[in-house]
Amino acid sequence: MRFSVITIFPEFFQSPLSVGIVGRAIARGLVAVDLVDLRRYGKGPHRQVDDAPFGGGPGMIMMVEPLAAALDPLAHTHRILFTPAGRPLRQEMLDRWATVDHLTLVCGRYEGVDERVAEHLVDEEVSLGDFVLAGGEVAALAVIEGVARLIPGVVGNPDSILHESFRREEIEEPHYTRPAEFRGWKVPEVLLSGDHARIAAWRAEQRRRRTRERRPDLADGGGDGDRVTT
Ligand code: JF5
Repeated sequence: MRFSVITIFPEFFQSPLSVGIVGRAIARGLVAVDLVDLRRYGKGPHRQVDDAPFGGGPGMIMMVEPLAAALDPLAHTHRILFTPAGRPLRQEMLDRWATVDHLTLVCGRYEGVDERVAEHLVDEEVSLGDFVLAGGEVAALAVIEGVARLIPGVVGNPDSILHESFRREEIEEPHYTRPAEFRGWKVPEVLLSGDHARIAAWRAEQRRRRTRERRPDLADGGGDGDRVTT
């Protein structure tokens, strides 16, 4: 599995890609990340990659020419542009991308990206959520990590992936480990009972309550926001 990342800050990626699950996957040759410095394709002696918006307005817009020069050799890959105006990232998208052999991740910066990039040079526009970052780099790292851990051999126990809460469209039950009491804060008695049927029922109920309370949009029947209480 290969990722090409188009960014004006290739250094941003060095330590996140060198540690943890992703660092190990790269070291073992299961994942490769090519960092493409967009400035290399910048215009003129200053390697310019942004310019003022047509029609006026604040801020700078990333120019189409450097992005086209960086993206043309990657036209055979699946190309994703990160922007707050994209479709919100979901687990299903990561599942789909984990089956692709080469993904290109385009990190927007400045106030926006010339619309012709979205229209002609990438396959989809994706957002991490309803908030604005300074650039798409953090979103690109989120996708690299979220996809890498789905690649066979990258994560030790594939069972843990199949049982994840977002595969069930609900959030997880609370987890505890030793000690059974800390500062008077006790672990729920049921978890110490050894009664596996009771434990499973308690966990299912916790998932249901927490999903309804925190994520009514996921709660069974498709949330309309009315079922915020238990
Ligand atoms: C960006 C134009 C990209 O802010 C983001 C972002 C939020 N969710 N996902 C990505 O990207 C930075 C800003 C402006 C393009």
